[in-house]
Amino acid sequence: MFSIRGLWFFCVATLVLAAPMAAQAVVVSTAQELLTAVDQANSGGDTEIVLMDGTYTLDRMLWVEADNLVVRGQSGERDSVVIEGHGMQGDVTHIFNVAGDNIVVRDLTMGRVSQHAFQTQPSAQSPRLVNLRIIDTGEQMVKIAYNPDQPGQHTDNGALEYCILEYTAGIGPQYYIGGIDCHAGHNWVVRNNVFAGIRSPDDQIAEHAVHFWSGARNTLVEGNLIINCDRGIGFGLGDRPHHGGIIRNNMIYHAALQGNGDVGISLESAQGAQVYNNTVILEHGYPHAIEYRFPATQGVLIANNLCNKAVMVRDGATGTVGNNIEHASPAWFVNPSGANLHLASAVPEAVDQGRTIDGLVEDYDGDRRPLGAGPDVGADEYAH
Ligand SMILES: [Ca+2]
Ligand SMILES: [Ca+2]
Repeated sequence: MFSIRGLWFFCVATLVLAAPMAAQAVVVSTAQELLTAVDQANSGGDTEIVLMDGTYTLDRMLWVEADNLVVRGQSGERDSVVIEGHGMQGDVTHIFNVAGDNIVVRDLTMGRVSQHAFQTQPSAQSPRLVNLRIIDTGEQMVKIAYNPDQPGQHTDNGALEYCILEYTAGIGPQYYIGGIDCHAGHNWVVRNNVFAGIRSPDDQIAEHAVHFWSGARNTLVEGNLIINCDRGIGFGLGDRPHHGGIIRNNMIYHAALQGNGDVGISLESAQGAQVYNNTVILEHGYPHAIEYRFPATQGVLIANNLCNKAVMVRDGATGTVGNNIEHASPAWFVNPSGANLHLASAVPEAVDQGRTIDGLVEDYDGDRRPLGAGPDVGADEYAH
């Protein structure tokens, strides 16, 4: 008799054996081979492109029309495969610009372009970005575009997971930058990424590390670490709304750096958003850790967040707000200046002081919660 686990492997093996032969992958080792392989995929050729370790310096973007394209590093070591342009002031605007559905890019580094490392056209569905390092882009690193004249067409069901998005200098080239900037997309997941140094060098503020707006819907943002970014996570902006969605188990830290440091989590015209069990420690001068703004922000839940600054209502927003801490001390955390915002000890104000929330079943680390008498406040459930 099979155990459940044995039955699972049996089923998987049967499926693999029964599947038709997959299309052949093409292995590339030069920039020209990579460009050619993408062109051939667009013309009906192989749709898995495997990059050997090395640096691929492009003279033009990878324009993708093919559906179901997979582009991945062969070794699985993202630092060992680099696709680059000619720098943030160079003549290569993008690494990927995608019109096809179901693209997967994984296990590599990309950047050093004047606009975006990865962009989708509004017709493209279900892109997945996994285990990437995205660096040094002239504008937003990942751009999910839309056409305001065709509001029914948007890129849905995307994922950004286990990636690092950062400026290697610790600051961006101008204010019009951001991490992932998604207009109008539905059902995205942004999970377990690190965003670092997305800061403006001039007097205007950078866009958020994670920003979903212009009608975006049901976004899940969880388990991310956001370090020294002007703005952390935003749903909506002004009157360009976001609908539903969850922001949970994220850690947001900003050092006492000079510049444009602003709010950690922002809801603007964000109906029904749930913001719970985040840890937001801002050592710059901005007075609010979390804000919810404008009358269209209704029915939101903001609970169990562990902050050193205020949770602030502005401009007529409404919602349910409770079990938040607004006065956390640096001494409560393992290494706040190193952006390690795990609890250092069983801080009585935080441990077991959260409320029960449907869907709150694990913490920042993926550890099960609640432990003890109830959920802890903040992204980390302290293990005794
Ligand atoms: Ca607990
Ligand atoms: Ca934990």
